[in-house]
Amino acid sequence: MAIKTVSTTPFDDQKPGTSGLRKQVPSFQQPHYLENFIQSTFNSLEDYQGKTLVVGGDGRYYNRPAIQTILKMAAANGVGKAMVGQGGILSTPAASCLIRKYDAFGGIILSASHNPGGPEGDFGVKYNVSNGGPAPEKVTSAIFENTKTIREYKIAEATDVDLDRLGTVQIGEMTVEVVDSVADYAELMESLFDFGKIRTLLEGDFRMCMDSLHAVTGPYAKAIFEQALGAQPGTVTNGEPLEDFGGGHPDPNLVYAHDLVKTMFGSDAPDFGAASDGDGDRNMILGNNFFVNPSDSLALIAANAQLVPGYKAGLSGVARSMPTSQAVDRVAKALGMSCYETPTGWKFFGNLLDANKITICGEESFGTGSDHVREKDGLWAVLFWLNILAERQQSVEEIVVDHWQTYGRNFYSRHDYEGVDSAKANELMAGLRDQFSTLPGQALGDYTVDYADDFSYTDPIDGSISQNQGLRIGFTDGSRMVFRLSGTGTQGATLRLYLESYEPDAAKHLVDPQEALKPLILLADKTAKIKELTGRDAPTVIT
Ligand code: G16
Repeated sequence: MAIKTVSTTPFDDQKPGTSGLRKQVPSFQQPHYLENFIQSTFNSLEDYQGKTLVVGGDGRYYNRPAIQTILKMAAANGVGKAMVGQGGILSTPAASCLIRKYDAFGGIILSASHNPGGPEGDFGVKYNVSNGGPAPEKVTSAIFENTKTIREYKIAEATDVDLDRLGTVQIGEMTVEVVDSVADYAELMESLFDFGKIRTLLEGDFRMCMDSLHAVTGPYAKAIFEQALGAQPGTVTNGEPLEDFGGGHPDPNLVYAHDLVKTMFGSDAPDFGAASDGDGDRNMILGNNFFVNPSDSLALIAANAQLVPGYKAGLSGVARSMPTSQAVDRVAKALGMSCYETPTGWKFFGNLLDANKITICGEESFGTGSDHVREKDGLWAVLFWLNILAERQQSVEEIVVDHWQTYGRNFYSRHDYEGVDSAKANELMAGLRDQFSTLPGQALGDYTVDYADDFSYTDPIDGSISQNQGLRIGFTDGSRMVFRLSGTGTQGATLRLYLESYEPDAAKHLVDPQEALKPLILLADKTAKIKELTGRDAPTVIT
């Protein structure tokens, strides 16, 4: 096999964001763009020669050509074996599962997650390390540094691999194994959950709807729910992964999962509804005419973990990202376990999971997971809920309301302002920071400011420090508002405003969160001048 060394020049925009490098497809299609990032990744790694690399993606446009390039570059850079999902398909949690199960040194996952796909849509590349989780900041920083100075990359001169055919082929010295995308992951799920009980539930009167949004979970959901667990054919909707997600936005929230929302909020709605995102790591949980806030879902999963076989032994601790509501903190306190607060980004949970400080973790951004892999896991969360429902024999709404009665309710909402002018967004954040020295102690409306700061995190395991992780204004009654600029968007800036207040009185729990949080919403606008600076009257998405 001939190895070609190709001269190149650096691109100045290859800094990985919250979760890898995400850009619009035409950016990735520029000559050498993908190659530079992949070579920079190999240049930043040590001791991988001769070892196994997992490769796969969410099936979006450009997935297949990118995989061919990556395989040829992996061969040229001395990788021993590449494991690729059939058709180039691997959900993010399935990739994490393979890395761990087969002791790979890492994985390259191609996805822009919940961002739209297609020729004008988004594409992304992220590198996962040997624990199966997203590369920590020291690795992503090293990759970024490399992208600034790269002068050449190596690629094998070889024919394309048939990604649809299971089995092994060679690219020079490197073996390529095309593996079943679903089997290992499905086996892992079966080891964690009571499939017998869930099957009994699904074969009875219980009605479920799983919307895969034409993204990667379709084949996984069909194999697990319809084939292994006996759910009616048709339970999984939009189950064919499409390169453009059928023109949709594969983001499981109340706005973008509109078909499911219509079904679940219609008359004669099923008992349980769920959706997952582009790469299968996010989840949304719905009951009959009922939305489960992701922060509540995390708290509830932690509180009910003893009902699920894989977690019966107890949890070592829990963690949530800083903007996620503090509902899970209350569960941790009641159960006498530690609760960690990390910056936004799944990568920050990795060390805590590896050190067995936590078993379950989650984020407000529709992500929940555990120590079974090192990514958040959409179908795992759906199975967790099914297992709880099978055990408790109550409706989704009854279970959530009961949880609030026990722990009190953390009213919570996230308001997103997407595609905002970046300069204005930065001005808004700077304007907030400028007020921080004078805010503490001040009365704002009915609230008194307790603290105002820019969240900084010191990793308890390796001591690494991550600064500027979101602006927090906390009040003396425990309410909070948090302002962050998203690290996953590709156009302009996305301002995220997170709002939270606590209500212990069960008589006041059944209120719309937008109503309950109204005073905070108005205050946030006044303090940050959101309408004035974004030029928007209302958020793009309200969760
Ligand atoms: C990624 C990260 C998550 C994060 C989310 C939103 O998820 O893995 O940890 O919460 O982005 O990040 P941001 O608020 O910066 O947009 P995914 O599903 O996009 O990989």
